[in-house]
Amino acid sequence: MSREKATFPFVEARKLRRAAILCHRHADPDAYLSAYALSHLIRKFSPATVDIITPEGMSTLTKQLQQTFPSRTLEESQRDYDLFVAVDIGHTELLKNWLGRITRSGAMKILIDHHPEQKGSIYDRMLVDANASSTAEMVLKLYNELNIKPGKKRAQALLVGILFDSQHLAISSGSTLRACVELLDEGAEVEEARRLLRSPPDYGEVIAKLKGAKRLRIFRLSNWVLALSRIGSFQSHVARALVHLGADVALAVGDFENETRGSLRSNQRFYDSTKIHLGTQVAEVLSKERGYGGGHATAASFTSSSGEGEVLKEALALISKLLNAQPVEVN
Ligand SMILES: [Mn+2]
Repeated sequence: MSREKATFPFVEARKLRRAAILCHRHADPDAYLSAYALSHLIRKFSPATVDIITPEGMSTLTKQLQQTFPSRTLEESQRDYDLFVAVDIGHTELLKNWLGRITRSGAMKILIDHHPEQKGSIYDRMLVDANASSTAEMVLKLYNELNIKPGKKRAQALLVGILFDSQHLAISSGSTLRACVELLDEGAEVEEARRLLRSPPDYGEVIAKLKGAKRLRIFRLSNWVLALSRIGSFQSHVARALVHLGADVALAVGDFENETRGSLRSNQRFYDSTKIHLGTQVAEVLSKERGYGGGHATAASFTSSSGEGEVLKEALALISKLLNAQPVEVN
C-alpha cells in the first residue's frame, strides 16, 4: 500500500490503476446505484479503471435500472485491484466468494455503509453512518466532502437509491430530505425517479406473498401482533407484505439449499415503542453459530442451519422474551 492520505480514497489517487467497487450479493438498487455514482467519483480524481462487482448478480429491478445507468459490472474477475470499496454490504458474508479474496489482498479496503458496524472488520477504513437513509445518501456526502459535483446523471441515480431504501421517503430524516433537495438542484427529477422504480409484478414474488399469507400463523404478544410464515423464496417480500397487512412484526422463513433463510420486518411504531432492533437483537441472535445475520432496526435477515420449524420456535421464544410477554396464538 502506498503512503496513506487523510481523505477518501486514503491512498495516492493519481497512482491508482484499477479499482473494484463491491456490492452485497444480489445487488439491490441502493447498492448498485451507489457503486455507479462512486465509480464516476473515483474516475474524477484518478486515472483508474473501475469495475463494479455484484457477487451472485443483481435483483430484477436493479437489472432494469442498469439499463438507464450502465456501468462495467462483473460477478467474477481475476484482475488485480489496488483499491477495494465495499458499498451497502451489511454482513461481510454477503460479499460471498469475494470475502476471502479481499481479506487476503494487500490493497486499500474501504467500507461505505449505513448498516450497523460489525465486530472484527476486514476493512482498512470504514465510513459507516447507521443513521443515513441509504448508502446513496452517504455517497452524495462524499462528493460534497471532495468538492466534486455529481452532475445530473449521477444525481438521478443517487435520488433513485435514496427513494428505494427510504421506502419513498417514508423513513427519512431531515438530512435525507436535504440530500434530495440537493440532488434536485443538481438536475435530478423526482417523477423520473419514481417512474424508474416502478416495475411489472414478478409472478414468483406475487405467488410467494400469497402463499406466505395462506400459511400464516398469528400471535398476540401483549398489544403487538406477530405474524410468522414459511416460504422457500422471496422471504423479505413476504415479511414486508405481512407488515403491510397490519402485523407489527413479521418473520418469513424457508429452507433453501441446505440452509434456512429468514427475513424480519416491523413497523416504525413497534420500534419506537419497544426499541427492539431486528438486526442486532433478533437476526444476529437467531443466526449465532448457525449462520449469519443482521440488518436494520425494522428490516433484517439471517441464515441458520436449524431448519425452518426450529427457527420459527426460536424466533417466537426470543421475541416473546424481548417483549416480556406470553404469546397467544390467534386462530
Ligand atoms: Mn442500502
